[in-house]
Amino acid sequence: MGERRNGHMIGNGWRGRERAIVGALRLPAARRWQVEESLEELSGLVAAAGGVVVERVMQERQAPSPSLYFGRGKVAEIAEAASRQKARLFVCDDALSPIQERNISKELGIKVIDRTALILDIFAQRARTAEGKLQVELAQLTYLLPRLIGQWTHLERLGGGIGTRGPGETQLESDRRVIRRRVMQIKRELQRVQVHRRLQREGRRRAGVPVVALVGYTNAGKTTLLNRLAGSHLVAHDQLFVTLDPAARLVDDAGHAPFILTDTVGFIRKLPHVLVAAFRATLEELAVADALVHVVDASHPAIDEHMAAVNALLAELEVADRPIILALNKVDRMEPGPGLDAVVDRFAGIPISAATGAGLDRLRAAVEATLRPGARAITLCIPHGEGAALALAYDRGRVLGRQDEPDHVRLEIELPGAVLGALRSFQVV
Ligand SMILES: Nc1nc2c(ncn2[C@@H]2O[C@H](COP(=O)(O)OP(=O)(O)OP(=O)(O)O)[C@@H](O)[C@H]2O)c(=O)[nH]1
Ligand SMILES: [Mg+2]
Repeated sequence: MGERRNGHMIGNGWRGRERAIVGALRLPAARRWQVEESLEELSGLVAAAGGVVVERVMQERQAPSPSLYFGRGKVAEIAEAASRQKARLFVCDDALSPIQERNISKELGIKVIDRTALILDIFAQRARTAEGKLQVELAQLTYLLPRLIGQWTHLERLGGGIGTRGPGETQLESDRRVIRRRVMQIKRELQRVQVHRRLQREGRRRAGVPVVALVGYTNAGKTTLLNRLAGSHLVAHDQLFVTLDPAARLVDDAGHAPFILTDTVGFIRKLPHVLVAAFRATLEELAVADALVHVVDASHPAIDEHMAAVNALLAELEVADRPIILALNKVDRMEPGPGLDAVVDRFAGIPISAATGAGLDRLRAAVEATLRPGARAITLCIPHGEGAALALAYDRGRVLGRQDEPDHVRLEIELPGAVLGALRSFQVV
């Protein structure tokens, strides 16, 4: 825990970074450690956004206050901490209504945002491709729109009159119209991108190479695993939401059937719905994957919460019915013994370490077994005269190795059961 916290700060040189206070309510249903865990994660998000957390606050309450979220006394306490710590930002772990946001900000005299706005900010900083940028902008605008409306109705409820009508209101109205128009435009552009992606996917499908998608909580080690399996050098980092734009790499090891492995944006609990909706185009990759590998940080104390968050999102994206292989990553951080065995037993996953390479053979075998349940690797000797048989072998099977002899071709090949019969006469045992 402490080690990870230091990682956020030291790794980034926190001097000169925006100083922030994070806070959460503990409602009766929540356990103290759950709220603390969530605040720890929120601090990681602040670091990912380029800030540094200087203080954490928690308040126990029966329910949020509609106007201020926290109690009045707590807000005064936060104000005192903000001036003492020279903090310029307060981040609330749960969604704030526009009214709550405005009221707290007025009391504190500093900027106030919630978890959703913070995640949107990180995504905005990270987006690189045109598609990623469009998706983030769409999410930001959709998030902004109801808040503008909220502000407007709030003014209306104040009873109208001096200072609440006139240019201010007109401005908000036209803001809303501008935003709506931009949202339509982005959706149209994203549709074009989607068509392009569909064509790409069809091309891949025609080439007959299966697709496996990595999914998992942010910072679980998805990109590290992709790099390890595909020999690539994509950016992996001890920070939340490093990967935003999905990368795809061919995994083609000698002796194994090749497959395409795709990286995906990491999931997180309380992931803003506007982001899930906006990232549907990217996440569509999951819907066409032949199998998913769910990467979990098995060394993380909140492993259950992480897995639950990922499973809920997979269900929301309607891909939970895909074959899913569970990879329990970072086992190099855990003591071998009963603790580790219990985790492996409890989740029925494959223990791996993307960092050291341990367990990757088993993972690869599981992927292959999932992709081609009926396929078997055999050896064929096809005489040079038998062109049709050779063509059939290449067409329907996966050639793992080839040796050209004077009078025949020797193939190490994986064949689906249906084709095995037609080529059996060439099989050598
Ligand atoms: N000790 C250990 N560290 C690992 C392992 N796999 C990944 N890491 C580290 O965990 C951190 C996160 O790894 P990433 O591969 O960036 O994680 P990710 O799932 O792609 O994260 P996002 O893209 O942010 O969602 C990095 O610092 C990695 O070096 C592992 O098996 N063991
Ligand atoms: Mg990544």
